[in-house]
Amino acid sequence: MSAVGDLSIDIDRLLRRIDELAEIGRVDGPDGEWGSARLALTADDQRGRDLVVTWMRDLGLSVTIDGIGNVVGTRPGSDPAAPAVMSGSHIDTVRGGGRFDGILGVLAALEVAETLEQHGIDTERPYSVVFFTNEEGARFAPDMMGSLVFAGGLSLEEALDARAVDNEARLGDELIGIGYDGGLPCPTAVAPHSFVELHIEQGPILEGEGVPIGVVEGVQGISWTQLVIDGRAAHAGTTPMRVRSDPAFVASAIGVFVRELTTTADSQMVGTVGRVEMVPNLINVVPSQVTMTVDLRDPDDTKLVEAERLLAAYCVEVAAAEGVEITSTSLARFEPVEFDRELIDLLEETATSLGLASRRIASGAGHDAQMLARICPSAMIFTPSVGGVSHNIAEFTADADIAAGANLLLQVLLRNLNPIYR
Ligand code: HGY
Ligand code: MN
Ligand code: MN
Repeated sequence: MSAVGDLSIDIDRLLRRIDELAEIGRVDGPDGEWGSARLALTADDQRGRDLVVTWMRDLGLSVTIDGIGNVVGTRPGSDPAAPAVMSGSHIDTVRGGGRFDGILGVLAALEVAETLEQHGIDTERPYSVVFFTNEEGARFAPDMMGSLVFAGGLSLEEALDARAVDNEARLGDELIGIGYDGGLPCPTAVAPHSFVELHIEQGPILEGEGVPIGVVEGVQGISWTQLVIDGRAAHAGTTPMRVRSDPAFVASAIGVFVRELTTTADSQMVGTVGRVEMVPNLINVVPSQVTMTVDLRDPDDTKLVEAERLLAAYCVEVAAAEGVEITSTSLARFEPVEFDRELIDLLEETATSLGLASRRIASGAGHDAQMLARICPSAMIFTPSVGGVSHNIAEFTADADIAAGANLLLQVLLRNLNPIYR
């Protein structure tokens, strides 16, 4: 085994950084569980960004920020003209998010850089550590926005004009407000050599099978729709049921329809009504308007297209019956993505060489790697999530699994970086 083959990351340093970053926007639960809330482009997101940029700069990485606020810290290689090997993820969270979703990928990638530096390992190719803007899409749709713009899948202008669901703020103004409106043009002028992202599974499979490593084959299709349902405000006590145009009833009916659509016998589809906002949202008023979202996902895009068609047809039917108007807007639509076969094989071989059991797995969640796959060979490593829980402050991954995933990331990246032996 060559010298670099014996290298391993400093797990205590990595765990310390994970907890230090998680303290920004900390959210505590009733039973000792804790996580973070750092929605994209908020003051807490800015504080999290500043902390990671400080760590990058302390490590001597050259830090660049592009027009959508993606931050890249690069360690030079002997061949400056060679495209960089890249690794990273996101540090924005959902409201009440966990300490590991995205953060593990960014800080493990940083830990790889520090391990190389600490052991004086020079490489032929440059190595870039990245965190992308607004992966969660929680405030501004679509999700994976920063990596999508980086890869040329969404124009910078369109992204900067996105409006926040919480306060209608314009994304570009929020980016200026937190000081991350970088000068580097998007999309990226130079595609990375390759991109590998370490991420928690956020589901129950790896833990259920007792396997420490998931080698991700791809990401399922994603369809996000916003429905604005306009009815007629009315008195809850005096208005007979037969004359109501009640958008809350229609929203409930659509929620039941989504559940029925995704629980047919052979369906792998998942459907979520995650946001429902009523106006005026008062106990004794039949709402005038309800805004709701529908998140549909399926590994088979044909089925996803059919589900979208059925949902649209149902909306027409239920709107006519209740006498409301429904305005439908697509907030995100991504087809299923397959990751690079050679990188997948390399991940598996490297896991075996480290004595780590692994299994191939599909991703239910969206990830930045699926956008990087548009411009360079990309792949992902999953580590187990306790109880399969994520997007929840109780999200947890064991230290040993974090170490296993980060060490596999180190060794896989080294194979692509071409270490230089003096
Ligand atoms: O929605 C997702 O799958 C990811 O968390 N952005
Ligand atoms: Mn994530
Ligand atoms: Mn997430």
